[in-house]
This record gives sequence, structure tokens and C-alpha cells, in this order.
Amino acid sequence: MAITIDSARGIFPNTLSADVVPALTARFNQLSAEDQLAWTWFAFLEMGKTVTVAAPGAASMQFAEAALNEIKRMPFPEQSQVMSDLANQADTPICRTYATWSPNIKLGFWNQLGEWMEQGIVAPIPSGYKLSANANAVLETLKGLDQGQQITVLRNSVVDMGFDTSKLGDYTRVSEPVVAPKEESQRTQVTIEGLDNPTVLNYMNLLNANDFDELIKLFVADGALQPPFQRPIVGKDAIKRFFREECQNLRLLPERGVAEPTDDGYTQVKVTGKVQTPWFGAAVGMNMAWRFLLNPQGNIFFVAIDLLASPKELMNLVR
Ligand code: ECH
Ligand code: GLY
Ligand code: GLY
Repeated sequence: MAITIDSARGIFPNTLSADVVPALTARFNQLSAEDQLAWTWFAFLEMGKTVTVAAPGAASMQFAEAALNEIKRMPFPEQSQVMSDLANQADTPICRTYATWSPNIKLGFWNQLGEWMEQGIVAPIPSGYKLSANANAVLETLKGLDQGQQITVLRNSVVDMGFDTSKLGDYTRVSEPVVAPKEESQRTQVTIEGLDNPTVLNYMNLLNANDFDELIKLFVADGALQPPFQRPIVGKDAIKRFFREECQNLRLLPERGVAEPTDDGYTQVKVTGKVQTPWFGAAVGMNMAWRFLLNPQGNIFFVAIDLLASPKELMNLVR
């Protein structure tokens, strides 16, 4: 039987991903704009009790600066309107600009607005704002998730705001400058219990080194990468763009893995471990799995990255 991306997506079917995340995101998206903003504020305060966000550098924030300054100069009611518009995915100039930004620029933008809300520079969530019963229930569910799942829900809600990119027509994507790959002397080498597959070890080490030019060479031309809760990204150009736009300064900490041959001389590999995002550093370790399908030459035909349902899943290498 021919191996396709669709069939590859089904390898290691016993992998339990954190389906609570898309479920919660869907419930969040049903809330009114006012509830969404207040909900995110409360969720952010709740998280802030245990972890802090690393503010992005000036280089990445220059792209949001014009919009931020425009908002800063507005009277409170107008600021509130802009924030509601973003949550409502309205068709306004700021919502259109926002839609062109990479996830990290969107997160940095809101992080700045949040600081300004605290300082009284931007309209706060009205004091005494009462969440609807629904919003409260969604917040209670969030509190029950592990931190990696919580920050994924927060990231999703921010990414989905602004005008719908599919309605934008032709536009130029705006993302942070690409950092130089790490110097050879600064690089670290992972070890994975039970696994010595060179392609998989290279994948982890090159991603940790931000060496996307070398990393992409591990893939076959029509290979695919499936980020958590997303459709596969297909083809080297698209995958490379994703690496450059969304994968800088991640820290992959794989722990254990297993490899086995499949049809046609392919090899399927599952690895579990932790991933840290530069936004939270070592404070939040996300429990992740990588499911690779390698061709007979050892190149990556497919890799899925899953956010796991529970820490127990770190031990699950069942085929
Ligand atoms: C305030 C109130 C008004 C409304 C809003 C507000 C601000 C909210 C803010 C939220 C900030 C949230 C943040 C979330 C960051 C989350 C980051 C995550 C990263 C996950 C990355 C992973 C990478 C995995 C991958 C691996 C690979 O091997 C291949 C690539 C890839 C409060 C003002 C909105 C400020 C900062 C979840 C899992 C391992 C797939 C990328
Ligand atoms: N259960 C494997 C997946 O997330 O597709
Ligand atoms: N998607 C990269 C990050 O948030 O760390």
C-alpha cells in the first residue's frame, strides 16, 4: 500500500493528545467579545500567580509599534472598541494589520497592551466585570488543565483574533527577524533513551540550534510537518517558512523513544519529552510527542507534534 500523508497521520494511534485544548478554544470562541477579553484577563492573572512572561525584544516589537502607539493615543472608549473589534474579528484597519502578524508579534502586542492596562495607559477591564456563567465555566475548566495546555489555549485565542486572513486577499506576512543559527560551540546534543536514530537526533539538535537551513534538508521534497491541533504543513518551502516564523528559540527536551520498521522499508519513530517556549522558558515544560515517518533513506516524510493529554502519556510508546 502506498504511503500518503493521510496514512502517515495515523501512526502510533494510541497517542493521547490534549483534546481539551481545541474543545476549550471552541467554547472560548462562542463567548461575547467583552467576555473573551475579560476571560483572558482573568486567565492571565491566574497564570501570573505561578509564571511570568518574557517580554519580546525591541527588534520583534517594532512591527507592532505603529498600531500600539495609535491605540495608546486613543481615549479609553476607543481603546476598548479596538480590543472588542480584535476579539470580534471585525473588518477595521487595525484588525487587518493584526491579521498579517505572526503569532509571536500578536502575543507581544497583547503583552504590551496588558502592561499598559495595568499602568492605566490603556482602558482596563471594567472593575467588577462579571463574567457570564458560560465564561466562568470555561475559566474553571482552564484552571484544571496543566500549564502547557493553559498557555496553548491562551496562544490560540490570541492567534485567532483580528480580521480573517482568508478574506485578506494578497498580503505580506509580518514576522520577527530570523536569528542567526547558534555557533557550533553553543550547541547542545540531546540524548533519547531507547533511540539512536540519527535523523531524529539531528532534527532535535538542529531545531534547538535555530539551524533551519540544515534542518529542512532532513525532509523529503513533499514531506509534511503537523503542528499540534493543526493540519499538516506540506512541502519544504512551507515548512521552512514555518520554522523561520514560528520556531525560533524553542527548547526541545526529548526523553525517550522507540523506532520500528514499517511497510516499504520506512521507519516509524515516536519520541516523548518536554518542550519549552521562549515566552515562559524553563517555568513551563509542555508534555509533547513527536511521531516521525522516515523513508528508506532516512529522510523525514512526515512528523506530527502533539501536545499530550497528561504526563502519564510521556511513558506511552505503544505502537
Ligand atoms: C490581556 C487581556 C485582554 C486580551 C488579551 C490579553 C493578553 C494575553 C496575552 C497572552 C500571552 C500568551 C502567551 C502564550 C504562549 C504560548 C506558547 C506556546 C508555544 C508552544 C510551542 C510548541 C512548539 C512545538 C514545535 C515543535 C517541533 O518539533 C516543530 C515545531 C513546533 C491579558 C491583555 C489577549 C499577553 C505568551 C503554547 C508546542 C516541538 C510545532 C513549533
Ligand atoms: N492521536 C494522534 C493525533 O493526535 O492525531
Ligand atoms: N511558536 C513559538 C513560541 O511561541 O514559542
